Amino acid sequence: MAGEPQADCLFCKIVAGEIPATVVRKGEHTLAFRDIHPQAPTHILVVPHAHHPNAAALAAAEPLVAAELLTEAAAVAAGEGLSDYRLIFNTGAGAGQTVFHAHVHVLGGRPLREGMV
Ligand code: D5M
Repeated sequence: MAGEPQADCLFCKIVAGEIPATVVRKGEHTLAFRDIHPQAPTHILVVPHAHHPNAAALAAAEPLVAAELLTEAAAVAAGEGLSDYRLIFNTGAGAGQTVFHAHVHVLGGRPLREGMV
């Protein structure tokens, strides 16, 4: 069923506390933790507790939680002291998505002007 935890999903396991992560913020329906392969001085992922394969699926099923992903991403950036930052939603393997549980990357702490990532 949409939103139910998936046994083979890495981020479902992090949300459940079965796999450790460096958690920086807990929202009502979301969790924010540091990316294990940071691409910038600040690289944090915000994920919904519920399993949806990508952000668009999350928005279709639970629009209020999709909105919380954005407000939590802004709170994460503020908590890191960032006024300028980039949010990325990779959608599909061809776009670089490797974990098929909706998430937004919060990137900042270095100039991000030169490219898209
Ligand atoms: O982003 C998936 C991201 O998930 C990628 O930047 C690495 C990160 N990742 C993978 N495993 C972990 C663990 N265990 N903790 C924290 N971060 C992790 P995508 O948009 O799917 O490419």
